[in-house]
Amino acid sequence: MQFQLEGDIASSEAHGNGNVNDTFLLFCENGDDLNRYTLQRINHEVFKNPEGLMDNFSRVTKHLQGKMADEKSERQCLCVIPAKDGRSFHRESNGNYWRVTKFVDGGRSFEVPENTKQAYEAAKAFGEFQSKLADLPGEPLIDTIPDFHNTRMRFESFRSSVDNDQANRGTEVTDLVEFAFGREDLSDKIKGENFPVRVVHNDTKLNNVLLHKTSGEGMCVVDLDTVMPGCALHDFGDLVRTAACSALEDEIDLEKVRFQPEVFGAIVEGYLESAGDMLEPSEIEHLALAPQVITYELGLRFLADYLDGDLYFKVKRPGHNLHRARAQFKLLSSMEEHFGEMKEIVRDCSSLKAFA
Ligand code: GN1
Ligand code: MG
Repeated sequence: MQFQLEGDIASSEAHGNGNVNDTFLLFCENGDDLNRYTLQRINHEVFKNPEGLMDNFSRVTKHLQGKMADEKSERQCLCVIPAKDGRSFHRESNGNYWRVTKFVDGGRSFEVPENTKQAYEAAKAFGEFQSKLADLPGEPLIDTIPDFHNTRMRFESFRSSVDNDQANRGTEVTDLVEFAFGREDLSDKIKGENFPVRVVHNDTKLNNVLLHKTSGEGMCVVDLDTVMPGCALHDFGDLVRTAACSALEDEIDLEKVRFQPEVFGAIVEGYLESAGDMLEPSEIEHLALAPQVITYELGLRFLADYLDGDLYFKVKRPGHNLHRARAQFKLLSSMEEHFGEMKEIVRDCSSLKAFA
């Protein structure tokens, strides 16, 4: 093994359900101790600069560790295990990049929240993540994926996938394509350049935060590959997309896919509690719209990938990307129906905060 592990590897197993990287759990025996680590292969087709990515990763985790060391809380942060040569990654001769982090014990992740408290805790943890990184010293982090949340660019690349129809699937999805074209204006509603540039996570799915097994509190934000300069609203929106939905991201039965306004309320509350002081009024004003934009963006990305022949996201069954796209567009319709209510929730919650 190329990393500075404590003990000998006794076994390993595939872990988690990421759509891009490959993740494994390693069990190492060290005398009577069993040490666990998370081993990941960084998908270098997607992340073109894995070394720059790992430089971001190390800076971010070091900064968070420094802050958490002074606190008495259950909060944890990922911790990089260096390779034997001291670097934060190992590059194989075949060009694959690997990294190891300490396995975070005592947490659980959820695909769909079991109750509003979990959504509140997740939002609070992501808000805290952003606010703790607001004073990250040094040069700006590199863009691990340029234009990651440039919705206009996502729309244009969706349009070319429709035009090319590379996998001959266009005729199956005319309803979805029409739905997407009909909402093109969402592509320009949240442009990164109109908001403060912050260090943000960019992939704040509910399952990217571990909640403490017993207290239920937000414990550790994971999946730091897309932490880079960006817009806070995309983080907020992506958490709402995944946590305030009654079903899985790839649910086939669309009857089950509904936006949950009460969960949205819990997310607004948790997020404003930890990040509210840092946010500018323009950001708060867009909290109700951000989930629509990001849900639209993901719908475009899944549908484009379906039309391209499933080249980007991992698929576990035929039509997987199509199921994902359908579920996102169903969720978006449900959000549109609740938009008035969402604006009221944000208004009530932010004015309460202002007078607290
Ligand atoms: C990918 O790999 P994972 O599951 O953390 C994707 C996100 C999407 C998500 C949808 C680098 O994230 O942007 O929101 O799938 N990550 C990348 O499930 O494209
Ligand atoms: Mg990810």
